[in-house]
Amino acid sequence: MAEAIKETVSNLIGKLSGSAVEAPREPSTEEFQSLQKKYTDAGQGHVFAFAEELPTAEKSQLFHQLSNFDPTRINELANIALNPPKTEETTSTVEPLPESATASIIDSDAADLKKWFDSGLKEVADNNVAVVLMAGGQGTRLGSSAPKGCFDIGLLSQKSLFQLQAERIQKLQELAQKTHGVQSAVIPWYVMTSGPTRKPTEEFFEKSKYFGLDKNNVFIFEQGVLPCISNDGKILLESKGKAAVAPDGNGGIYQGLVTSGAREDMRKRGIKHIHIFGVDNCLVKVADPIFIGFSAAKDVDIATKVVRKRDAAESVGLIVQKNGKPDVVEYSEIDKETSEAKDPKQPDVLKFRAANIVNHYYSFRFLESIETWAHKLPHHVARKKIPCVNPENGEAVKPAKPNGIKLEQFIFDVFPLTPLNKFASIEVRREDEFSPLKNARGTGEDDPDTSRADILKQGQRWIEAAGGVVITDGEAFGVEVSPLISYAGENLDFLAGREIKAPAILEREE
Ligand code: UD2
Repeated sequence: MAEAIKETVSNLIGKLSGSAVEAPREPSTEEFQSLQKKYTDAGQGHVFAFAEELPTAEKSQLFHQLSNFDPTRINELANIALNPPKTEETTSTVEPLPESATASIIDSDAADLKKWFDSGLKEVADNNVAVVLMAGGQGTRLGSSAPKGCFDIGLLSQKSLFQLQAERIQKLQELAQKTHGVQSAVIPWYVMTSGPTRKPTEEFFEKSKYFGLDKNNVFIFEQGVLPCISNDGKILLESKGKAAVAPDGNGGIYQGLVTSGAREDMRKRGIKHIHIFGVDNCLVKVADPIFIGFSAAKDVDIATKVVRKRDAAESVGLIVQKNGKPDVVEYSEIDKETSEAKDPKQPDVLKFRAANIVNHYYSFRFLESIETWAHKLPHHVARKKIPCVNPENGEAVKPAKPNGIKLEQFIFDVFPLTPLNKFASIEVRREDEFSPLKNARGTGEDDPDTSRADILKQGQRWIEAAGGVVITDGEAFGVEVSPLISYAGENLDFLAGREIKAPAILEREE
């Protein structure tokens, strides 16, 4: 992983210097030959097959790219990935989390929820809370080439996911300022991007004037990459002068926070509580004071929000305990028996039903230890069709079936490093907190229309709870309530007795 660090830093230097990243420095012959020897000795010398015919600038780029990786380390990862050690453990070591490590917003009484909300909002007012957005994924299933956060799910406001998240930050800052009479409560927003999403994300934020936030409190950084590997363990070439690489997974967040300087920035700001969340959930409660207050009250290092799994086939990770430690079994790695097992006490309910919704709390104290464990997180294997060039003759190869693997780390693989008493899982209402945008329009599940519908239904519930009346007929339903009007349905009593014809939008006047 150290190799990925250097690449991130060099990218950052390009950005911080304010200049376009100039053509990379031309390596000396000795430097080039020594790198080539390192790769050749590791059996990866084929990546230099076309180096001598490359123009100088491309040859320098190849040198700098390959300098970021350690071929011996890549061989180790490839070997584990392609020849996984036979784990003797059986699924019997996997159990649901014990009651002691689980809570539920649904079952908690109002007094507890209010206590957690108030203490969480006080933390925001004291500038102790930061949010980290994971936005490095490429929305392949969604079918959009732009970063998912830019996606317009079809709201009347045409707001993107990024804008909804930004406005929730703004509203929470305002609530904290008003409630605690402070001049400025700031929730710094760290946005992790990857190679493919960084530039379009930066441009979108600039064009959108940071959605009204102070750009000094928005910190866009890039995660690391790892080379794509052929089925026989060789680094694939994307072109004659470039190795094929892919983002190192959302588990790259940890190294990314360190190498980008984001964690240092948090330390300077005195941050104590960090909310890390995925970009594709239109309902995400950014820096949710209840979540912050709950986690701070239990003094945990890690907490995670879960919803009840929709059905055994839903593509979500499951929060479990494995050998007495908190863990997550990803949907791509779970066996049928485990996913379909029923709860012995409630036969019509799934035994493993705590679904991961990419919504995690970390104490800053815990993130201080990243260097001691981040490089130890396992790499997960995705078998992919990876366009490349044949190192024998330089011909382009467009594989019809998976010809290699991408390696990625998962953010939740750190969970087993925390003891159960420093970990908590809190169940939340799916209709209020989880509506992921995964699939293209028309799929009927986890797609732009389900996202849009969930926002409109939530707004309608809020208005009805405040005594308003929403007139719906046939297809027409729902109200889009701007986050700048209400963060989670609060302060809408001015609507009591009023009628609103759906579909409608409640927006703050300019
Ligand atoms: C994620 C969860 C899965 C389940 C599901 C629910 C992980 C590893 N898996 O699966 O357990 O909760 O969501 O919706 O979290 N990302 C990056 N960099 C990367 C890859 C991903 O920033 O290299 C971000 C991505 O932008 C998104 C989040 O991580 O915000 C989850 O990525 P995904 O949506 O591709 O993950 P998915 O749906 O396979």
